[in-house]
Amino acid sequence: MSLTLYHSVESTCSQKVRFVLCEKKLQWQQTNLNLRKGEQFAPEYLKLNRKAVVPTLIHDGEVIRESTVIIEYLDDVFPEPSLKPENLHARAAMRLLLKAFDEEVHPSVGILSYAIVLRHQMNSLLTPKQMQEHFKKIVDPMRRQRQQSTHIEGLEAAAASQAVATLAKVIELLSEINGEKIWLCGDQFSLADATAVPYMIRIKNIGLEALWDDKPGVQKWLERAIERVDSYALEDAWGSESFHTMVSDYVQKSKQEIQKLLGVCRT
Ligand SMILES: N[C@@H](CCC(=O)N[C@@H](CS)C(=O)NCC(=O)O)C(=O)O
Repeated sequence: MSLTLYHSVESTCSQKVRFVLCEKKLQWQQTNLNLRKGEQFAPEYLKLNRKAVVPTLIHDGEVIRESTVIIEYLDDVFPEPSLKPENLHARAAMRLLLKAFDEEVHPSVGILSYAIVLRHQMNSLLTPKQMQEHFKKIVDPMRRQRQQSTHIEGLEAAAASQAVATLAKVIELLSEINGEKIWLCGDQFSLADATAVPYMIRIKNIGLEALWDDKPGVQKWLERAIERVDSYALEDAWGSESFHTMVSDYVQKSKQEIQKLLGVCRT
């Protein structure tokens, strides 16, 4: 049996796949792509993932794409320990959460990470001409448009305040469903926890932790989830040290703008 993961250590949707692989105690090979250098656009990688995004999993020669499809696949093929609730209503609720993270949280976190950190990193790595070439290579026109406008406008982009409002709503939902439960969907760690934790850590790291400072249930859940991930002893589980240093430097620089956005969202 062979498993190979094409991923980026910094990518939130790749992290959730790695956490599921760890939960299942599976061994895997990996190729870490540098997304800022555009390694996702390499012709060889495009053959595996025509959207030019990570992650992609290869299992015994079969290509599986899309992080949520990958984690569901892993749970089907390697059912022990199960990462789905037994109860079918709880299972449907878990899938609804996975959908909210894919459709709402993922693009919002992408916009905000880009506005606060990644566009500055890109500017330091690429010339304006190379930057235009990079944009041209983005396969999905919506993603391309989003990145280009956020690149120019940063946190001033309308998409940025919409993204914070979207995150606030999903975190409210997490707070409601979490209730007295240990994990998001019950007593058992599930695909929903593995999915939510990397995004919550990214939201925290880009200076938006205040979104749950009045939600002790969410705080406690996050502490438990971090402890769980730390127990995997996975190298660079949350991304590289240098990435974190860079993130906190840029967050410091945007501190006032971030506070302003959080303020708007609360009124
Ligand atoms: N729906 C896809 C989203 C994948 C995605 O957006 N991946 C990001 C990293 S988290 C990426 O590869 N970005 C490359 C780029 O922006 O060019 C999934 O869940 O697998």
